[in-house]
Amino acid sequence: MSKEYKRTLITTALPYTNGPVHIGHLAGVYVPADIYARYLRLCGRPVTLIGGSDEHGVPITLKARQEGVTPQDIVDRYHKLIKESFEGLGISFDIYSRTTSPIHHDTASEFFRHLYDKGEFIEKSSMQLYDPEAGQFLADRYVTGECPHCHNPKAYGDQCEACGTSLNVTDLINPKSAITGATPELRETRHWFLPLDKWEPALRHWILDGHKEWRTNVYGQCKSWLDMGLQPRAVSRDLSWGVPVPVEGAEGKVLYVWFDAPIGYISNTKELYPDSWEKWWKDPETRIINFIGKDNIVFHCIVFPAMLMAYGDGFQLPDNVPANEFLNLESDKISTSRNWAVWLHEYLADFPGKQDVLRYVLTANAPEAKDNDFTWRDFQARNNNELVAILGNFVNRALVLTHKYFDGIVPAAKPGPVEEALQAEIVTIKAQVSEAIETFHFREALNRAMDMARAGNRYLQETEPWKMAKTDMERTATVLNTAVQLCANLAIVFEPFLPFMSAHLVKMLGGDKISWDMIGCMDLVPTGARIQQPELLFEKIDDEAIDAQMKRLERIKEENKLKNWQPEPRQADVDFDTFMKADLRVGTVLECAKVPKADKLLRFLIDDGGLTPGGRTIVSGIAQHYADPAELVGKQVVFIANLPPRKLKGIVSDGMILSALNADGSLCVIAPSAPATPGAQVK
Ligand code: B3M
Ligand code: ZN
Repeated sequence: MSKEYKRTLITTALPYTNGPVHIGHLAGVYVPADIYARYLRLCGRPVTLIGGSDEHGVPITLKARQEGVTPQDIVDRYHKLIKESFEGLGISFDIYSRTTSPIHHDTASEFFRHLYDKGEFIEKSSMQLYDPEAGQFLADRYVTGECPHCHNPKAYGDQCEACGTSLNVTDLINPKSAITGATPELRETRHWFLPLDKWEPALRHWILDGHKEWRTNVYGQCKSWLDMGLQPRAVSRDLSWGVPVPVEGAEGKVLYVWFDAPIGYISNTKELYPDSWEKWWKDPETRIINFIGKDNIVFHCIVFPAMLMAYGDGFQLPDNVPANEFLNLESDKISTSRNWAVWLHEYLADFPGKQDVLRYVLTANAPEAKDNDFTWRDFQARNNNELVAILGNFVNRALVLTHKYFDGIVPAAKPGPVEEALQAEIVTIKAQVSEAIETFHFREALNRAMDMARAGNRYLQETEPWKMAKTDMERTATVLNTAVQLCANLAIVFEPFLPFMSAHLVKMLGGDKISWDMIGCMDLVPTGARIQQPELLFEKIDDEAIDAQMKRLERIKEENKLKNWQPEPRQADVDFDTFMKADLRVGTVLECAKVPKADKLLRFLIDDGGLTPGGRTIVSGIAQHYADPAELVGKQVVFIANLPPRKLKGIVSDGMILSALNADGSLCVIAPSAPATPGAQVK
């Protein structure tokens, strides 16, 4: 950190309350922000970690409508769930509030009004879609229609989720209101726009000249937005859910959710510090850091800063905006609507007491510079091979041996060159971890912290106190004292990352307060102190637990397949005479068996009413759908009787059996609805 700041205000993107939070949110925003906040606190630096729910916006109103409840019901449900699950994971917010709070409505309203009074907005009329039956304007998400690119019939006004194209609402073919199904019409409506172009030179100077140290993904996105040229942006919407536009004659209009949400950072600070909030926002000695995901960069680096500049009055801009890339799940994009996620509240229920494992894996795998993948196998491997085998193993050996040879009383040490070298290594690691955290390289920081545990294992391996105890108790005492001190150092260096483990270990060592500057000290647990009976810090995760999670994901894949199933599009026309040439008949299955050495083939013998003396043989590629082909014997089927015979695996197949492939991938042969005469023609 180039400059010493008096205090740090850390904000975390406010999650939308239209669903629970998942590992993508955690890895992108909340775990790194929490590491940073905990680290600064351990260093004794004044810090505030701000969180809260983003409770406005169209998706929330749509979900409420789907469920037949009010938007307030939806946000109450998810705000509670999200807040509790963050607490469960140990995210150490100083406040976690919400944008439906009265203080936020007042703050956002006042913010708008101040800009309005200063003449910072442009008022403009434009044509927007209007639902004549519902009597309201339609936000983009409220309009569905056919995608002009892939012809998905259920594209939204702003995006087609089938082909991923972002759309303008007027691009849709046959647009329909999602509220009433009515065909919307274009009507004129008035809105307020923030002229971002006015702030472009100031933004350029602030970011492009002043913040070259920002992550390349953030800096690059800002540069490309600025190079494209900024346009005025609407900050109001025709909607009833949100903060009402505080201007005469603006009935039925609310602040655009991306206008009010970032003001939530300010409202929440006010709620936390009613008398002293201003120093966290307006004092140049405060450093503001916004942790966000990459889809939020433009709002935090361009729009909100422009709002703050327009407001004036000393509001400070963020000093850094560490945005992460995306985390995938088992090689697939995480998606709330497809339920393709590991939900935090479910994780906490499925893996009680294993909060740190998730924190560890999400940090070790953090998508800091590029998108990354979460897999359950990697989760298991990192727990078993790193947390258990390296960190847990070292601490356990150190404490068990101290109990074995010294009844759990820390023996006196006479450090020699090996101990001095170990201490020097700890001091080096401390500096490396600090440097990495302060520059927002959290996976690097975690890896360096792990080096301290590795050093501990190496030390025990080299000194072998279990052998030495037979000949040299004095030297054994030094080794185990040193090992105990190393445990205490580990409890501190890991606190930002693994706070539950850290608290557990501090307790076992009989410790109390810890601070970052203690790292490197080799007398943290005094000689003669009694340490508790050791308990395991981490336990192996077995295949069964992982298999259960994999099964759950497979089930979700299946459910999505069913939900997204669409019939094959209508085929090109066939002329009537051609179709009539196909000779379709009913037959009764006399025999049915698998064809040897052919996984997919079934051999049928069919009574076709005497057309083929001795019965007709048909080979059909549907064997995977019938575990027991004998169940088809006696059933009736429909087949094409006049295809030229062809040889399959040496068997002459004379015809084709008709069947239907279902959405779930199962298959059924087509049969007459009542017993039919074998050989009867199907017309
Ligand atoms: N709720 C978007 C999101 O959750 C939005 C963030 C607001 S931060 C002020 O990705
Ligand atoms: Zn499409």
